[in-house]
Amino acid sequence: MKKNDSMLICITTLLLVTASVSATEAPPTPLPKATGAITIDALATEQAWQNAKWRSVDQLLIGENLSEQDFTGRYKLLWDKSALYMLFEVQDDVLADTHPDPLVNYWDDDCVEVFIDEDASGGDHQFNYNAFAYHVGLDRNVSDMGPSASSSESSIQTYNDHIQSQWLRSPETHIITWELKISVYDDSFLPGKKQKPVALKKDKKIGFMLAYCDADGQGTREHFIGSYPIQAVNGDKNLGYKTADVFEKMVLQ
Ligand SMILES: [Ca+2]
Ligand SMILES: [Ca+2]
Ligand SMILES: [Ca+2]
Ligand SMILES: [Ca+2]
Repeated sequence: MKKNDSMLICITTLLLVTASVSATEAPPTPLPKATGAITIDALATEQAWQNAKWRSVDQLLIGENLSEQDFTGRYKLLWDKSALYMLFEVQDDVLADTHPDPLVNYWDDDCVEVFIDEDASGGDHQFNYNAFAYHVGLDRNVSDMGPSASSSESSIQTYNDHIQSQWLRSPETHIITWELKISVYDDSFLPGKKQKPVALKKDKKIGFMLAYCDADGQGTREHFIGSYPIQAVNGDKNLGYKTADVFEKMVLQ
């Protein structure tokens, strides 16, 4: 084979590989705007919720043999210029909060984990604010890791003004309804600095994922169930707290 021929084959192969990668990249999920105000009271009485559609939370990321009684979940997500709004319906057989300090093993209690990448950049966010992995506990504390104004070293902190939440368990069905208002911060965020959340606009792209840490009284996270499929790396699907590459891309409609 001539040198020119082999170069041509290389370039053609490269073009085909590039084309197949972009072809498999899913288009961003359209995220509808709230059709009215939403009050965070764990009651889905707003018209905006009636108009929104359910999305499933059924991707098992940690644990085995998950039964319907153990965990079943579905959610709705909306936006307006000041925040994202989430309604999350959970069936969970045991509510557990065995670590009262929100800075200690917060992922080992029942909690709603909200992953946000403000600019849909993807990439590493474990020890920085390129993206957030907020853990919203039953006591409504919001825990994550990141640098602070006084130190570039990452530490466990609470970010309670980023997410407002309420939940209620129905006495009849025992279904738990969470309602959350999620303010969106960009990667320039630093605790202690006076910062406003990003004003959201139509056509803005974000990275988003939701997961539930299910503890049932053993003092550990027994199951971890997400809203978006994750390709395992060395058998590990618990990648969202490290990289925003695994979040679902969404576009505000
Ligand atoms: Ca409400
Ligand atoms: Ca459970
Ligand atoms: Ca980012
Ligand atoms: Ca539980």
